Amino acid sequence: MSNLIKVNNDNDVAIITIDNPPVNALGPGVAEGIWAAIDEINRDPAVKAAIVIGAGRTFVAGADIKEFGKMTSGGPRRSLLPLLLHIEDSAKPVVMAIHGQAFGGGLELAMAGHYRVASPAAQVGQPEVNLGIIPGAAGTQRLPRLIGVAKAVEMCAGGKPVSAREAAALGLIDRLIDGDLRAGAVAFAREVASKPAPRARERTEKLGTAAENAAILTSARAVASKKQRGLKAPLAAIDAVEAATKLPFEEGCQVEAKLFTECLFSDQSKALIHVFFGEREVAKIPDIPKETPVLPVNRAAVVGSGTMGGGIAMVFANAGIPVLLKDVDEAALDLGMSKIRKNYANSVQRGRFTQTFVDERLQLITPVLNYNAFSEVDMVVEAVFEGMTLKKTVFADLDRACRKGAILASNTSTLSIDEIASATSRPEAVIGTHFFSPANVMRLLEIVRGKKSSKEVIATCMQLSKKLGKIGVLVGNCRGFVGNRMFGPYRREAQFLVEEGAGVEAVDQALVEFGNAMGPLATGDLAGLDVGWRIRKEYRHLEKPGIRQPFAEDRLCEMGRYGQKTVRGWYCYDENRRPSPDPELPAMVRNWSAEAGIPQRKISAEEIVDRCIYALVNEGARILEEGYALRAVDIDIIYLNGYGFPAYRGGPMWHADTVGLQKVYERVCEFHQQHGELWAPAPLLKRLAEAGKTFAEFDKEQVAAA
Ligand code: T1G
Repeated sequence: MSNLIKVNNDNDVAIITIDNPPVNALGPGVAEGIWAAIDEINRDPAVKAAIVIGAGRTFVAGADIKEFGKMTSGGPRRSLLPLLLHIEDSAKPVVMAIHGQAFGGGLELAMAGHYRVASPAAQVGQPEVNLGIIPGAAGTQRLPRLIGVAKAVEMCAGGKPVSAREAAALGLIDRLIDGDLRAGAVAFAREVASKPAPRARERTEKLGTAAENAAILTSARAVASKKQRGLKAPLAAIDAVEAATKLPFEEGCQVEAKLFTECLFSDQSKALIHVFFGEREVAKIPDIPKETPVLPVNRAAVVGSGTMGGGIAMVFANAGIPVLLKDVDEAALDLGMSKIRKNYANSVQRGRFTQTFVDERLQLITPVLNYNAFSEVDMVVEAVFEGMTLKKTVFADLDRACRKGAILASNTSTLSIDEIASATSRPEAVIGTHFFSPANVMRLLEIVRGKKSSKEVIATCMQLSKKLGKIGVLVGNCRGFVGNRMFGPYRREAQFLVEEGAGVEAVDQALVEFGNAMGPLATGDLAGLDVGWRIRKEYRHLEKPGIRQPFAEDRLCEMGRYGQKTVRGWYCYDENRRPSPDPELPAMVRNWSAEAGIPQRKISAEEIVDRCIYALVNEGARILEEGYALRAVDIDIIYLNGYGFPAYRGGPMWHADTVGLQKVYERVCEFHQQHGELWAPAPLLKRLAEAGKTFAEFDKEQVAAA
């Protein structure tokens, strides 16, 4: 028996324990071990029934995702189906005892058991679509038989887990066990030992009628096409569940297996698996080992109660951390607090939070007008107006007001952390924590390492980001850090394309069809075109003479058209901020372009996408070789969680790898020919393309070299 599976007996009940840390994934040796255990208990006359339980923090988090890469690169296809039939056909009842998570293959394993019991805090689900695949071990066949078609299609296509309590209400869990799960499961197994063991695959009473299912499936397809725009797996999952309503179990499994394989070998799945491991990889900092001591953050403070400051205060409160919120006068503070209350009210309305939760959170936010109580806080995030002089003044104040060892963080999105730190006597305690708007919603947190930021401060912020429900990505201190530095060329090209004759809607539509949540011009209108305009004016002196600069957005701002907040920007906006094309704009732009001597021409959607996306990639390659991002995957995670880049493309760097760096490089060279120095290929892109390598291989080499 593999050492991943242990069998012990509690008198007449066998206990089969899966022990494959960290999450009992059904990797090599696990399925074989369970198979042998089932044979052993059926051979043992003393055993009347068995339970299967997971060692450690969870039941089973699914198939081993690490194995998929081997399968799609020619390795053997491993199927769990035979094992699940073997369990289901066991002569002695098998009770699945679930704690933590039963996800994917873990839930499929549980459904092959004759009964399921669970700790109330457990979760069950089929999250495979988040990896661009569908359940591949009869999940789409057994689940509808156990809980009905509607809920099964929602779970398989949506990928969201359900609580054990809800699963019990659905009939998926036979008993909730408070306290000792193992003992409770053994007692339950003893109760059912003499009863005939029910098999999920033989159940049909919940499969509904053709008419009922037609309505369910049609609406599920509509929901998936809208909410999971561009993703293929949710629609494949719906097709597989539909097969369960129409075909005998075995044939339904064949349909599922075919759809599963198609998804597994798709670019979307490879991209989403890259994202799965990427979201975990970004937490690993080569020169900051796991055991680096972290500082306590039990009390926080935020300076500036504007849109960002208010959102950041909510983030701390939502994580249960009491937070002071400071502003210069009552009026500003009242406005800040009223926005916070309004945001929370919207969250209650949308069912995201309960009123009780919100009342408790608001208790944790204390508005203040001075630094008196700052000596008690462990961390401060400064979120004042984006000006260096003001920020340095605030940091000098914080240096005086805060206790030794407190972390002094800035939410600046472009300014130098080292220069801000120079306003204090403790640059080792200064770091950038760049939240994204709305801060209480966006998952990304760019953590900006200053030259003197200590390892403890960095480790603390990386760990804290998880507690705050964020994905923390460590970046270097260059202008615009990683996200905004790349966003510059991306939005530059969007403006150039409009100036050269592409319509505003055409540019945005092309990027939305590529999969972006929103087009680059509409994004500018949302954030406020004046933000970039002010920064461009502040840095005008740094612009290289003779290098083309976009002008259209500056012209719009000179007309007071800042976007949504001024009802006009690239688009016109109604009272509900719904955009509509501005009929006057095309002529205005044509005139500005004529003045600038820029000829108008027809521009394809393909060129629009290539210029915007490859501008991201080229700048990303520069950032990598300059060392301001640790890995290409860090850039991908930043773009997925901060800039609405489609996850099923894996991020800009992974997308470039998928297209092929040789092809990307050639296209960049073409643009370099046509548009000059702004498109000079990044040396790293050139090197990797000529070597036939990928950014993913570059990451591996970096890790190996570290
Ligand atoms: N396979 C391989 N490694 C896994 C894994 C898995 N299924 N799940 C987690 N890990 C690794 C992860 O990379 C990390 O490694 C460590 O475990 C801890 O994870 C046949 C085909 C369970 C909610 O999609 O959602 O079954 O970084 O940091 O925050 O139909 O992990 O430490 O080296 O995420 O406590 C379906 C995936 C698979 C669930 C725990 N299952 N996992 O979260 O820890 S497809 C999933 C999770 C499938 C079948 C199909 C979460 C978690 P490292 P962690 P966590």
